[in-house]
Amino acid sequence: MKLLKLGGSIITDRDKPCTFRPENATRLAKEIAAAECKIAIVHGAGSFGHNLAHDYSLHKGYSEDSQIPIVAQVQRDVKKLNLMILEKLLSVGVRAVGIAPSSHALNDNKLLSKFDTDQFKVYIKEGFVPVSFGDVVLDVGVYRNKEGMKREMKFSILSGDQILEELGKKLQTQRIISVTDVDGVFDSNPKTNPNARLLKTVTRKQFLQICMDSEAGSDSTERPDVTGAMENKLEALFNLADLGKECWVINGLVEGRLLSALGNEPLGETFIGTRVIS
Ligand code: IP8
Repeated sequence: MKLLKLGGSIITDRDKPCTFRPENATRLAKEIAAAECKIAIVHGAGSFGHNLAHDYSLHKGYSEDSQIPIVAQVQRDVKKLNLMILEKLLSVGVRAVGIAPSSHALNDNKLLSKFDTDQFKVYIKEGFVPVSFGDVVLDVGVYRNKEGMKREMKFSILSGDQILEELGKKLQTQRIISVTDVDGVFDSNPKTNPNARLLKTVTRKQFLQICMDSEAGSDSTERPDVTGAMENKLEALFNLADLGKECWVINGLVEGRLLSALGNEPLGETFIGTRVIS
């Protein structure tokens, strides 16, 4: 089976709060339907999650009561985004079911500590396509604030990439694909450097060097991103590659790219994307 992460910048407009990109979502849904493969999907929060989460520092955990209604609001907004994705998938015949992390997952000091992968396994076995997403979840951890006082985290962000890593470890996945808005991983930022070179493969060591040289990733952005954009995406994929999983970063803006990546053939020399290796 395949495991797919649809990046938030593909399915939402990161410059406008809570703005869906219906054309991209429609096309990607059609490619997923055409691939006719066993699949689980995770999507990012994009402008339905990062803007408010950033403005109210939800990624740092609880600091004041004014954050509480915002947690509820962000949970509602990412569910709305999930519903829109489900609509697109259902309309092309994909038996998509939404799985909201906030109702079953727990973090401990921002790290995932409880996640119900069995639910995914059963849905997949019964022929469904589970669709989960980056969310705000309860956090049982404690931390010290600037004044050295102990505080309960109460909540934190669980990114789609953390979910991807968890599912990648627990499900029998043949290929893991992270869909972004650029061709893959570059040796410097392709959005600012026209000479940036696409890498066919990337190792952790190589990527660390690239980050040190230029603070570059393939889709680094100045927009608020509480989960660290490319660094986190790749961290999850490197961890999965370390376990021998086949992991790719591809461009979801190019028609047919996802459909090719979802095929059963090995992705050969001519395929445009970056294989993440350990
Ligand atoms: O877009 C972030 O998930 P991601 C979730 O997968 C929120 O990093 C609520 C900002």
